[in-house]
Amino acid sequence: MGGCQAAAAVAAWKAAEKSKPQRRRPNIVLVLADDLGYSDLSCFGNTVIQTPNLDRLASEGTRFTQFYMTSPVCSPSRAALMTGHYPQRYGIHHADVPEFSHRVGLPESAVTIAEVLQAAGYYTAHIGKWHLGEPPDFVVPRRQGFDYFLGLYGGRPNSGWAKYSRFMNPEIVVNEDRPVVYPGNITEIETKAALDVLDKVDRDRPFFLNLWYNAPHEPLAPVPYQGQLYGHWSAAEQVYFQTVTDLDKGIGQVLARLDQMGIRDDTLVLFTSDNGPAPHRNQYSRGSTWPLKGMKSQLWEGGIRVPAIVRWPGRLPADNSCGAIASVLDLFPTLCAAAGAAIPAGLQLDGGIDVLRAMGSRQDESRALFFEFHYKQRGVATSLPMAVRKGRWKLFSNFDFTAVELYDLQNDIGEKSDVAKRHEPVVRDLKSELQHWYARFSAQINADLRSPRQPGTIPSWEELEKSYYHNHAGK
Ligand SMILES: [Ca+2]
Repeated sequence: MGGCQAAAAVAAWKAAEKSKPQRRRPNIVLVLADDLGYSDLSCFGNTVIQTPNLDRLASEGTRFTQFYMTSPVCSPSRAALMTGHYPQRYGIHHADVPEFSHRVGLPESAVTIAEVLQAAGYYTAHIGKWHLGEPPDFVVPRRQGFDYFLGLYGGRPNSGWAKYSRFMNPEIVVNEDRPVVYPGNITEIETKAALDVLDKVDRDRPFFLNLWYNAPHEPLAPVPYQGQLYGHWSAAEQVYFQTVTDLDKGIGQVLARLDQMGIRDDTLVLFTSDNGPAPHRNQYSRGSTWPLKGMKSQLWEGGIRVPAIVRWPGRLPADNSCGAIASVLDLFPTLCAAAGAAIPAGLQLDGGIDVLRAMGSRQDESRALFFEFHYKQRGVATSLPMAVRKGRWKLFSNFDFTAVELYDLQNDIGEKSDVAKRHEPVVRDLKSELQHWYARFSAQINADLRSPRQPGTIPSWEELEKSYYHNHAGK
């Protein structure tokens, strides 16, 4: 289980780079897809879906082939991205849904990467899906470090704040304004909003553009021209494939704007997905995780391993593939380091490392990544709610550690054979690591297990305005 394939090239490049004068702090564009599968992009092996812009991004940067989210669903993964913390710290064990009680979100006290970059002088904008809690229970994005927000607080339709976070003609919130219907396709709306941010940035100040597309999460909608590229496929496949191609097109427009502005070399671009693809029993979801097993809401690789691409011209090698195990937890320290921003004193991150610095070094085989999801894991043989990845191994366990399964991902990427009985010392080691991790979060996990979600009421806009805006409106 090596580090990066181009280790020598990276080392040589680093040596050359050290001799150059210090450059300005990079702009950062972080693009997050929603429910995009590990192998939904051509540059990650898909032979049908056309993604020329992300393929080009990959050819100009580095693909991480073992990049993990902490969770197989939206809100926990996004919380980890924003904080460098396991989402269990914040009691975020599942996706926030407004039609049930027990809402979850990021507390205002959480230190986000946006806050750190903002404090370091960056202009910060969040475009698109948020899904880290909605008012009145949680604060708005502009109180989590963003100067500007255009998007949707919730994850899908029936948000209290925007009843129609649908794919066509969605309701969109700007800063804390009352939501209004934006005509058109949500991917195109979010792309345009990102381009507007780029058009308005102060060229003497670095910016952080956090672009979290809703695509290709349900509810997907066929738009008139769909079917042309994928005419031989089923109706559902046409919609899903074209949605991914449209997402790719939007990202291509953002990349082209960076080129037009002449800031490609000064901009670190990252692309990833918040979890695996949704099950195919959904109306249009037809994402792929091949050769991985499992999908969204499962701890199999297909639920938590996602495509990841990083481009930083002149700072990272082009057309590079990195097989090092990396995590969404690494983004916080990686972006801090790229921006030259210190990690706030006293902030203990949960094991994240600067992955760009680590590239080309020998991989730390002692690092373990932990996963926990105790909601119904759809339609699979195991329902073990925790897992740990370390080196070539992945161990699953239940909460009382009486049932475990062990997989050798180096030789069995599809997690077909449980080899726990053949590797007892490995099981002991990983079980011990997982027990230590679980001990940190068992109180939060048990609290969540004791309070199952109940149908709740979605407050009206008027109620929300009274309870929230009159007291706590943004800046
Ligand atoms: Ca998602």
